[in-house]
Amino acid sequence: MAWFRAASGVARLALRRNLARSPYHVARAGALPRFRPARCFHSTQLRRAAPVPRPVPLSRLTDSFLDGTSSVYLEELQRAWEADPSSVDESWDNFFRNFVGQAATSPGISGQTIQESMRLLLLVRAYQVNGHMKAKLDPLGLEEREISDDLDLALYGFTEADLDREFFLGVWRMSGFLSENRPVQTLRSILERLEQAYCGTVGYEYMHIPNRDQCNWLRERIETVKPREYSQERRQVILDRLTWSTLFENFLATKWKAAKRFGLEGGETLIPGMKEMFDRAADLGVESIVIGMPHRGRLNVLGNVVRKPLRQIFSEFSGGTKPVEEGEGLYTGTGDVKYHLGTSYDRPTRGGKMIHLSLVANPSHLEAVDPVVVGKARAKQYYSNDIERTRNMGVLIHGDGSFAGQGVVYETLHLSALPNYTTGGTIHIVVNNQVAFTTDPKCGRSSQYCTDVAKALSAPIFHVNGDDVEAVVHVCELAAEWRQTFHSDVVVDVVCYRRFGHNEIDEPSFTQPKMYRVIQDHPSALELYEKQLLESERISKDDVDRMRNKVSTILEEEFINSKDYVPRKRDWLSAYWAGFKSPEQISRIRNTGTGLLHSVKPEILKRVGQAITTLPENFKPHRAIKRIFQQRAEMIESEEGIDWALAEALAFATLIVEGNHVRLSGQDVERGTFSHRHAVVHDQETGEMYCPLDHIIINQDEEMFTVSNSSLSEFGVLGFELGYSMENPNSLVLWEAQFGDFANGAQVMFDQFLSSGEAKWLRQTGLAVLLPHGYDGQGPEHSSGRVERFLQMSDDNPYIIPEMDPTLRKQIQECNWQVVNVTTPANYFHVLRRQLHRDFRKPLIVMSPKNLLRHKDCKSHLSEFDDVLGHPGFDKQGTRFKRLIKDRNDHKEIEEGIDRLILCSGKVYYELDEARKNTKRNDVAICRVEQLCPFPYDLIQRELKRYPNAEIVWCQEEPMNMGAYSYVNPRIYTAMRAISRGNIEDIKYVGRAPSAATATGFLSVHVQEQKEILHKAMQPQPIGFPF
Ligand SMILES: Cc1ncc(C[n+]2csc(CCOP(=O)(O)OP(=O)(O)O)c2C)c(N)n1
Ligand SMILES: [Mg+2]
Repeated sequence: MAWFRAASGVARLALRRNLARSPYHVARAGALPRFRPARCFHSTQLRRAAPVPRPVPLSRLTDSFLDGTSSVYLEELQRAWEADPSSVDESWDNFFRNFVGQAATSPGISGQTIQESMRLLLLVRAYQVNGHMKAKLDPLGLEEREISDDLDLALYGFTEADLDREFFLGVWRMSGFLSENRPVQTLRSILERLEQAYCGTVGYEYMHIPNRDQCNWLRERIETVKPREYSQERRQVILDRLTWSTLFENFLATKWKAAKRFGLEGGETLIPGMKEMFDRAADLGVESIVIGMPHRGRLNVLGNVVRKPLRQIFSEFSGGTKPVEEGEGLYTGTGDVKYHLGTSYDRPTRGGKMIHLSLVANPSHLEAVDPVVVGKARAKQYYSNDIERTRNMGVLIHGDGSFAGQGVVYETLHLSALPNYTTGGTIHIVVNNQVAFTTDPKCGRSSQYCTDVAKALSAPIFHVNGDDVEAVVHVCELAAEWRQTFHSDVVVDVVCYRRFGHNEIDEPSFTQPKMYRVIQDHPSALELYEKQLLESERISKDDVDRMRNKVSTILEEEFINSKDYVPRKRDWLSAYWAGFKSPEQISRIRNTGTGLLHSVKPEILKRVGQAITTLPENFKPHRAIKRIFQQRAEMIESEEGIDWALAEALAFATLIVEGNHVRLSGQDVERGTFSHRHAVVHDQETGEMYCPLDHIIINQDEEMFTVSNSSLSEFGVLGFELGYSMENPNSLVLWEAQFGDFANGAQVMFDQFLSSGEAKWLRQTGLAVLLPHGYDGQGPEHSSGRVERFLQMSDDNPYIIPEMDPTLRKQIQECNWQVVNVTTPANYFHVLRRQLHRDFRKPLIVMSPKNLLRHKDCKSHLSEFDDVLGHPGFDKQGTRFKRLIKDRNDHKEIEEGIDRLILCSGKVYYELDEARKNTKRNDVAICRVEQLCPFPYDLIQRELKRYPNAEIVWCQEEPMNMGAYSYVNPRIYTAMRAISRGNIEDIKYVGRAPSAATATGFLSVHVQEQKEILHKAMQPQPIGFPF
């Protein structure tokens, strides 16, 4: 509707006859030269007012606002202008000068002339808005599109007979065509210009952008007088790049006839387009590009754009050799299919610069990689101090079906302008082959274009015919220029086709017979370009043959070399990750208390404690917040009663003191869903915000600690944080779900990336995920963080106890992630710090508490956070995260009088402890399994031995088919069996019965159920098997 608004602005001029009231009026300082490009011609403020016209009642206006009645006004206006040109608005001054000056036959201006001029203006606007509908975008010519009536001359009252009549378009305050102060032109030439600009092989969509400067910037580049013309040298480069792209696919097709490679055939111009885009971006200051893309054409991009060695690609294609590391272990994970692998390289650009390209590994799940790429790009900007966000950018390649269909596209797009998530613009390229597997666009989306989702962002969209390589190159360059100029997203939609089936062994004619009949006879983009250059004698047949031969020879040589290729380098060990250990290399277990570590004295806790509990002097927080901060200060002062939020803040603060970057994001994390964190405090009078953790060290970088409320997305935001965490290991990156159950909105991230990314792609991440969990009667959707899901995906063998000796232990390294359900603030502090105080990175899933945030017993003493011999947290080795917390009653090494050992995890512990007190069951021991995965076999066995006569019970508040039961059961059994302590039937279950929903919606039922659990756990008689 942007055009309509503008057009109605014109109408307002005529209808209201009050030029001075236009919102666009700006002051003009002096008279303008006669043909000055009109940038601010709407000024009347320094002029005498225009003649006051007679009002025209609306009822007398016919369908056109400029009928005969309006011409009276115009005649008056012209008379006034003739008497004194400065008495009318500058736009009319321009108009009269031009028209009266050119149209000798016309003694004055008739209403008809003005009307025609206005109608022409509307026509131009219609081309700007809808010209793309007429653009020749489909290489196959099969697309049936309704061309908008707006582009029909008849709608504006023109006929064939008018084509050679001359018209004056006026000079308007915008760029491009309409800004040119040109003499009258024939309608035919005006139309030719419009058709050339808007209806060629590029269709521009930008009139949805509300920003005038941005539209003008585009108009200047679209409505150019001369059509685009590349130099001979550029054409050679474009041809060379298209030759590589095309012959690469042909080569794979001949060497591996039956292999799936999801070739780019039909969309080969993507490669020259991307390369020229990157070259242009490098010219404009980009040094590093993070790329995300799906299967289609991935190998081609890897080989020709990222420049992964062809021999390596061919080697992997032939089945691949597992990579080896010289002199070190052989960890290779499970690997992945060739069209999912990522890589990174430095490559020279056409302009003589170097650009770092990294293609992020991705799963089959289309578009899931989008937020990961954007997060990684943002992290690169942080670590390279790229404040302007012009040196690092993200580029995402999409398929037409997935761009329109996958919700994560929208979730990612909506991160693009958020202060803590923006990367200064992502460039999106859609390889729009007009089919998704076997599905036609008409069944795959409801929108006109597959790119319409990007309109929500006001991103310009360039649709281009994929057969016109020069047009593809042009819009790719334009996209790079846009991104570097406006620091926002832009979309290139390469409309192409898919020469073969979804993959090379698929038969496309089963479902798209008509399309594939056309494709069969359709020449490739390379053939078309060669023909075009040969016909225009810009290149000789010899040159073409030479180019093709050169490429074929290199491909063949690389193929021969691929046979001896042995990969050596572990990707993730590059750059910031140097020195980090792979799962088969031992990483020493370190203390996480703040005592001996880095020679930091325990006083550090007090010092940072004071920093995070102090608000600026004149700051006026909410009364309740003031109290909370006072209480926190008292906790630090007295060293007692440290609660969850303060423990977390202490973990963040101490990590920052040690030079690490900490970033926490998620919905409402600044305050905290449960109003416990208050990491950002708001001045109640000024609205100003203060984040105490930004003021831990002198001159602390603003972003060193980042806490940020996110958009209301799980998939997108978790993906972003995951990408962010992968860039640099010296950062604690956390994502918090509002409630744990919302995490399933991001399930693909857990399944495809977090739990299996290291195994598939050798990429480590130490991302921590906080999932509020716990049964407190809030109903089925706010009780469970679904710990069973994470445990079920854990890859530690339930029947094999790994090496548990502290000096040899690699248990966590060898496992895919850690799942914890922590019950004390100090332990939470240590588990967060542990994430960084080790030589490897491993995802951490935390079932975080709700009611423990304020529970009277869920408190820690400050001495549990330091590392001083004799302090409560100090074990044999020092202060560390406790994987298991033994019974609080300080039992001896062997306690024969204990009849029941209850193993549990999470907040149910406090209820069990209370019930034990109430029932005086001093013969019951309760141990908390704080780290569920990987399973603490050594500590479980220690406790089993401590209570030789105890009945062993697993107690949980979740239903039997949920919670940790299924996970711990075989593992407890394995621990028991190894010390001859009975079999699986000796493990009793106390908890809720199996259930479809996670919890009851009735509070009274919840209370009753909870009571029964506690009652059973403390019942005097033995518990039957299994419950
Ligand atoms: C999330 C997800 N759903 C389904 C699939 C299965 N799938 C693989 S390719 C494909 C079609 C993709 O179409 P499009 O995005 O147009 O890409 P093209 O293959 O045409 O390049 C589908 C449905 C998938 N890989 N990921
Ligand atoms: Mg497609």
